[in-house]
Amino acid sequence: MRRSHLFFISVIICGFGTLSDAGEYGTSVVTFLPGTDDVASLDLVSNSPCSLTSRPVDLVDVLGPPNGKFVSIGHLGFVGIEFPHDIVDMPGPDVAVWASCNTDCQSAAILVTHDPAAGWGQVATMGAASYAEFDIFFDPGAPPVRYLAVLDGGCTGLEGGVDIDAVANLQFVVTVKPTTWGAIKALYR
Ligand SMILES: [Ca+2]
Repeated sequence: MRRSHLFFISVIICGFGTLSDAGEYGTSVVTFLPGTDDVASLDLVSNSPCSLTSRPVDLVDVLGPPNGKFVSIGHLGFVGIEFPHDIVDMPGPDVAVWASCNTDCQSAAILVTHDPAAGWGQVATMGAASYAEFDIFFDPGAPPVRYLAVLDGGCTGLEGGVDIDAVANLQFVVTVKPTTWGAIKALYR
C-alpha cells in the first residue's frame, strides 16, 4: 500500500477513553482489507473484565462511540474510516482509537489521508493499549485529512489482529456560513 510522508507523530497518550461534547466518531468504513487470520466481530461479555464472544464481521462495530462491540481486523488487516469533518491539528491530541482489552501482542499503525485513493500516511503506532490518543503534526500546506486507518501490526508468532471498537476526531472545525458579508467563523470544538 502506498504511503505518503506528509505527516509525522508527536505524542501518544494511553489511558481510559472518554469523550465529552468535543470530538466526533467515525461514520463510515471506506476501506477494509481483512487480515489473514482472526477476522471477526467481537462483543465484550458483561460482568467480565476482559472476555469477548465472536460473530461474523459487522463493520458498523468500528463506527460511532465505543460500545464494547469490536472488529478484529485480522493479522495485518487494515480498516479506513471517515469522519464527518476534517482532522485539525490543534494543541493536544487530535484523534483517538479504542481497542479491546485483549491487548496481548496487538500493536497497530495509525494512518491518515485526505483521500483514500491518494494513499495513506502513517502518523503513529499504537502499542498494547485499549485506548490511545495521538497528537498529529501536519506539514504546512498539506491538505486537511478526513480519514483515519488502523493497520494491524502483525505480531510475530501470533496470527491475531487488533480489535477496534471506535475512532474519534477529537478536534475539528465547523465552518459556519456567513449571516452577514464576510462573517465566516471557524468554530473549534
Ligand atoms: Ca464499537
